[in-house]
Amino acid sequence: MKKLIYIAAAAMSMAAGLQAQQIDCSFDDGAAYSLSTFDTWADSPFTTGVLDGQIMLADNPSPDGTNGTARAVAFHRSPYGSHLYGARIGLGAPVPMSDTPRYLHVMLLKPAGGDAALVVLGKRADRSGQSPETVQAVTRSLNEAQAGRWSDIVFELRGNHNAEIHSLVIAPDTERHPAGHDSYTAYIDEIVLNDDPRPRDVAEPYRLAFAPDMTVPGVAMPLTALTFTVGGATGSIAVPDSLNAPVYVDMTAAPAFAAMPGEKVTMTIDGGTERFACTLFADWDNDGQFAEAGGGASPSGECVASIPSAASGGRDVTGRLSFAIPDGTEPGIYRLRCKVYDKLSSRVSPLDATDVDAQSGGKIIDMTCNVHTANVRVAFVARMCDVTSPGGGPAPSQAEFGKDLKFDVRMDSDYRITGLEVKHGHDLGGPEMVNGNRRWRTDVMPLDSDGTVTIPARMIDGDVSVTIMFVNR
Ligand SMILES: [Ca+2]
Ligand SMILES: [Ca+2]
Repeated sequence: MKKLIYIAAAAMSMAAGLQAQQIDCSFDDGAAYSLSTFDTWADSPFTTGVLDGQIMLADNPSPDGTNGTARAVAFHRSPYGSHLYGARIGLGAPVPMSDTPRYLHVMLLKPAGGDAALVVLGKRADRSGQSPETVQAVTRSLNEAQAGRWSDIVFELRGNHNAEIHSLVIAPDTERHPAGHDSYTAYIDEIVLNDDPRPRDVAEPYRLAFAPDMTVPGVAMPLTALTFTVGGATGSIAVPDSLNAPVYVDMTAAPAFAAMPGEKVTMTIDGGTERFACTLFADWDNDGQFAEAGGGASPSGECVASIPSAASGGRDVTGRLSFAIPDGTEPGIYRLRCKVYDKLSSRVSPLDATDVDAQSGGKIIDMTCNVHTANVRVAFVARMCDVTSPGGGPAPSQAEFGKDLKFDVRMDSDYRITGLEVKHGHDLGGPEMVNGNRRWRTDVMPLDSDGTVTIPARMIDGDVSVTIMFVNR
């Protein structure tokens, strides 16, 4: 046992802070933790006792928004251990394992990114005399740590319900073969067992400071629609205005408007009085957050425009603001958030994207916009047929955004066309949804004869990939 380094001798005293089935190690609470190192490899110099592992409590070397706590475990990752060489954290009171999966969360800070492994040491109640250092489970993390910053690493933990966990071994590095690599210090902290597989450091996209379905009975703003004008084209989205409509309005299903980089967009708030003030946010970097506005609205920031107060002068007044799509914006789908509030309310922070004074009838309306180029790319997956431009010539490789796309299909003699599968939008090779924003969709157009085919303009809303569907005659 000489390789065990007890930070505090009274290891069992932490049992008082732990109840059955709970693991919650903050390393900040002054409790005594038993810390040591462990390697599953029988010939490891750390197993044979040739080398002493190094582990200790230390100050958090890099407090940040993910882990701002003061103290953490520092573990010296030596290249002489195996890929499962790790930091052992003894649990003062054994915790039973369960056949139903639970999730162990570990804050991990290490120089290089990548996944980690968990080795569970304990013993089974139904095997008398089993050592509490018996490996009960080895599992790889569900997610990867980011390089050089705190990350919440999650392990699925399940096992025989007769087994009880005596200690946890966090092996910070399973990616790299240790030989030939320098040693480094990994920091481990804030270990929690719960039922939530989501990492703690992944922020909810487009956070709201209130429940999304919150209503304020009896309070309504006389707000009926938002209207967008881009280059002479106008479109409106209706806003539910009943007394009991939710404060948050999700209108993201279809983009509110389409515009090109540099184009000017004008938004009007349609309603009944002069009460409105409004701030418009745009997630231009598509990271799921509206960046803090700092000094105020600016076209290049994510708080793009605001109306401190709407025009006054009686009924049927319309609030209006305008902004330009920043030059250089990549084609894609972007989240917009419009916060509309009573301009007389003193309880609104105009530049806070997450909150609004609901008591005075405020609304937060989320939408998307489609930033595009004048022409989009067109590709065909065409088997057992020829696709040409109308009247002949190569199949079109480009189309004008928002206009019908026509082409000719001639099936080979043994085959009959049944339709088209049209995948259209942005980043067709990437995920369909990012942060709840739909980037592309697939529509099926049934056809019963080949010849000239028209894909309607509404589907030419980004790049287009057309698959010709057919059957044998
Ligand atoms: Ca801590
Ligand atoms: Ca952003």
